[in-house]
Amino acid sequence: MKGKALTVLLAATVVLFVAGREPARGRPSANDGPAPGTAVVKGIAKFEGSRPAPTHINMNADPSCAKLHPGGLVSEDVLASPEGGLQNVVVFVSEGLGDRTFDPPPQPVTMEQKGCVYAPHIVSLRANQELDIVNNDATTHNIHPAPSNNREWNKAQAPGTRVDATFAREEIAIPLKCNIHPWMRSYIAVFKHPFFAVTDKAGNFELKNLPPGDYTIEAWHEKLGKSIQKISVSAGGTKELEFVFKSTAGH
Ligand SMILES: [Cu+2]
Repeated sequence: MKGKALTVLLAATVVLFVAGREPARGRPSANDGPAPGTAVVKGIAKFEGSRPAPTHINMNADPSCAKLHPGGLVSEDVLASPEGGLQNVVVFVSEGLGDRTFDPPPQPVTMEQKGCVYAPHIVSLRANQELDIVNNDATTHNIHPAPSNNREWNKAQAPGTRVDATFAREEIAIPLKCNIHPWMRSYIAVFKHPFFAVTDKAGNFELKNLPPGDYTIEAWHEKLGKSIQKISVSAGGTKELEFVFKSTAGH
């Protein structure tokens, strides 16, 4: 009897332990504290028009990088699925939260330099949330964010080392470059609230746990500009949105 109770207790402990670890994984989200609301805004970003020709990256300036990509590499500026879903669009609440404040989650976001490319291409995180920048290459990189609303800095990063950074203020988005490898370009989107997402390969996004209210939702793409929509959401409601980005080729 006692043995069985102990087994049940142990099993419950294991379940609690696993469940307790869950929020530490994955991307920052509104799940980091008590959910501020129950509404959901989700949808898709689409690309319309003629596809820009893929830009081939020339890594010959650093043979240690070039040899990691024997088949060559194309730029991640505009990534659209065969169905037209647009990847790497930052979708977020740009207005409507009033003077609500949100503490940044304690867990860091990681950005990797691997194969002399940034991964992910678009980093999104909260103001004052830690960003762990990792160099998994055998070559030295240089990290140089060029913000307009945060402090600019510039640091060399030796192979196998980490650099920790935070950005104090909201900014969508901070261009990031490596001064050693001119093709290394990326963006860091910094938010003062948890209602943001970066579209996946199919162009999909989801903003969860929104309080009921009227909001401006903005979708931003590094090359194709931005698009906004005004919406209202009720408690527990789901709003579906589509953002269409047109090709800027020929302009
Ligand atoms: Cu580099």
